[in-house]
Amino acid sequence: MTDGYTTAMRESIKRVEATRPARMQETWPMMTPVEKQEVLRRFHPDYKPEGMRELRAGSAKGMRTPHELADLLEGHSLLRNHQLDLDRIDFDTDVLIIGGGGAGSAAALLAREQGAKVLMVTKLRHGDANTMMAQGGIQAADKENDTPILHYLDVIGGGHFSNDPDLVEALVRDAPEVIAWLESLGCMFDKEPDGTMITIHGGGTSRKRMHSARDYSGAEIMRTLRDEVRSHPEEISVVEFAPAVELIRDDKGQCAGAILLNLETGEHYVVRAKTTILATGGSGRLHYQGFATTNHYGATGDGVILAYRMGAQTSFLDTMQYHPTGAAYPAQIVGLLVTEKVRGLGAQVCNIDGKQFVYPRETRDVEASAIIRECVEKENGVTTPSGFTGVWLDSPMIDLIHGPGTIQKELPAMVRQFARFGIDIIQDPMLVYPTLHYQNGGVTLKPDGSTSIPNLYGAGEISGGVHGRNRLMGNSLLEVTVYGRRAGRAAGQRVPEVTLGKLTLDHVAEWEKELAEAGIETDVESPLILPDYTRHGR
Ligand code: MEZ
Repeated sequence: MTDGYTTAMRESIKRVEATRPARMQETWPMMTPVEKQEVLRRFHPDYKPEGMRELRAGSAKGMRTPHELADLLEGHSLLRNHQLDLDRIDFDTDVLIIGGGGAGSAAALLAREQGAKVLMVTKLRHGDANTMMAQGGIQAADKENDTPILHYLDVIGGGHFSNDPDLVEALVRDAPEVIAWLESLGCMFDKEPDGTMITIHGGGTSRKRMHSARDYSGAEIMRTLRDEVRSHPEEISVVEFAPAVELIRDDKGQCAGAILLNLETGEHYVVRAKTTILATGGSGRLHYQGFATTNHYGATGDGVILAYRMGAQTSFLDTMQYHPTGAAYPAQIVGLLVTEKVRGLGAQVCNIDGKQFVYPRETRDVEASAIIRECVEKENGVTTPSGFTGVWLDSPMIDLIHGPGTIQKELPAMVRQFARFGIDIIQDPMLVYPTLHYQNGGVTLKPDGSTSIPNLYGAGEISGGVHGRNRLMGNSLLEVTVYGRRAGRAAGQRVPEVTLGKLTLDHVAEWEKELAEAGIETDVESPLILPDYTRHGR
């Protein structure tokens, strides 16, 4: 294998190797609550006043959110210059699910169980979603030394006591059942030879409750859910490459479906639905404050924007998750996820001199802030040829702690991701820096997945409240499955009670009026659908 590191990086790696034997015996102390607040205040991107602005229109008027999201939330409808005939219905369904990731797929399965006819529409392909990109695992308190109450306390503590307690309760209560459900559908979780589930720690967890499928847990969960959805073509139809560009409201003020855009032909489709579930995921591709992202290509926050335009309540739009360890080198993979499982298995984080500076399993917001401080303020990071700076994640420690072969067995995707560029993470550390990972806030939900708009539900990363101001590892895959199931069940059960009125897009006209009254002059049209670095034309 060729050496993927530069000579200067090699010099620093020598120092990491030199300190390793002593560090193996060293536990870096966790920060005190005061130290945590201080590092967050000074270095976490959420705390940078210039990164956000107040919204000037809509249900969250006066609340702050990143500029990039604010501009889209206050954008014009993509339909404002189109005349659509809403009496010409292209798809008529009981439950419309917008989004083909983990939450949408779980919702489809549970809505079907209620006897509903389901249409799932997705911007790209079924499974092109952040669920697919999640690596390290899914939390559930299903071991003898653990309980949902302990899980609850960890989630609330990790979220700085700002989470919606009812949403957290639903999350942790359903968790063991969700693991059993996924397993019953064929999900291959890691197990001991005797069949016991293997569970490890993540940042901020008081018990080992992270269930994984190597380091491609999200891909395995997505595979399982997608296979199951595709096994029921009679009741669940899937339309790909057809993002929703606007929700439809009926003349009784209920959500009544959506307008889709056929990405290939540019045609619009009218979908009439008794209930609608938004499961469009997060917004990492908006690259807040210029951060690289772990997110899939279609993560442009569309669902929050559509719901906002219809007047839905939102919460925590001012908090995003920056995963502490995104790849910082090589340039081709900057921002891609380096799973927290690496630290869960014992790897430490070190600076240019091979010295630790932070406990490796602080909660993500604190860990990320400490890494930013080390690079920006203390200038103890390693600079790459493309000018990016990062710190070392000392992966070779894992084999020293757990025995040779562990890295290859537990982290095959990581090994492969770096080997493509001549870096062997079994022998050498990885260079990492925080990367935009998750939208902590979004559409406000009730525990059954319903929103403030009648017949509109939400699930997964689109929602706000479960995680408060900071999410713990493994609660994203849990959120998508728990709330996907809850929203699917509730939306399916609601179907027989719904009588739809005449379909309208009146809320879009009302929105345009509100923008004008607020004096907002903008060229922005939203949702964005795809990031603006999309290749246009040939
Ligand atoms: O929950 C996550 O975000 C997750 C599992 C990420 C990871 O580090 O692997």
